[in-house]
Amino acid sequence: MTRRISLTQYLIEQQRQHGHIPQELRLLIEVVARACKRIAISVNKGALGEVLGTAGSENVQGEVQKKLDIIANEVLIEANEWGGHLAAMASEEMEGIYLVPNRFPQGEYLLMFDPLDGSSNIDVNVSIGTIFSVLKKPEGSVGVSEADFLQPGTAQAAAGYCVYGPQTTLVLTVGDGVVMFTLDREQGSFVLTEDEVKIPEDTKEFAINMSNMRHWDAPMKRYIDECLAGSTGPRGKDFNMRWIASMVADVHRILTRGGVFMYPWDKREPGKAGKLRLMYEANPMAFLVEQAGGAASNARQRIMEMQPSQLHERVAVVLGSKNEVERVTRYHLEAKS
Ligand code: P6P
Repeated sequence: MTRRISLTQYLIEQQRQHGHIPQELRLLIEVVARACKRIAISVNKGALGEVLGTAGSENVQGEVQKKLDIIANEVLIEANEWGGHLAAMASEEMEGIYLVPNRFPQGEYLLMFDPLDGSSNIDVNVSIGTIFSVLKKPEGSVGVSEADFLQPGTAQAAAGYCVYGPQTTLVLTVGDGVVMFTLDREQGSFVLTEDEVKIPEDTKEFAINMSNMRHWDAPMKRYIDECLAGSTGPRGKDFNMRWIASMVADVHRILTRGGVFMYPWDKREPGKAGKLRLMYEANPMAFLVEQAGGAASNARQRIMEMQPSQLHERVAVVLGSKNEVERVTRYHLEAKS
């Protein structure tokens, strides 16, 4: 059996060979990975752990919080606040940023996360996940404010997610491709299981919540109608559809076998650009997808080039196999011109 290297060994070897992962960033990634292992333990307990159901509160997004949303958020805060690698954190579950308490040393990194994405799936035992994005605190900024987080996705130092499914798998990029680590529960450590993730440029599989079709704009309807027409239509090939309603699980499938994921703008809330959040969902997933040879747009421009204006900003998302993302984007730009 091939000996698989651990996350720690991989990061140290990357640092030694490429100098690509500064010591502080390596520490940050290992702490986040350890926090994900803790979250996996709570998730895997399910009904046995008194962790299912709602917490009786709402988050800043006005969404009902699940008990596990709060548990995962607390695990990530407690794991990361003392290490000296962070200046501050931001979370889908918290309105403002979380400054590292003065009793701990301050670091140069900013960590953002959706502690448990897809939490509507928790109670029905469907895969969910933690998404994280790492930025560097802007040079010369005194103290830390929300404005320091408002950097485009291209500024990310690292991004990843941990999917809690049949396997617990950590997927990571530091800007040098995408790697996957599977949790070996006997050892209690993440081991390298995929060292060169690549998304095929073409696909026959799309992911979208079809029940919203009547709310989409015309270019999105055109794209989906063509997929549904299959080999009898202009695409000349049949498509398959998947929708797990858990972004981490849908993106993991796309990183594993290709596909295109869409959560488009819809007219129910015209003032909102989309449902998903730019800073801690779209940007980290876009970084991973681009590093794996895919593409990510808001149906009009590259997501990672968008200049954020607020911490919990929403965005439309089209990501995955490059040629399909480019087609959706082209349809939208043609309609606009
Ligand atoms: P819908 C989960 O709540 C989430 O933020 C993403 O993980 C997922 O892709 C999407 O919302 C599902 O949304 O409207 O289909 O339930």
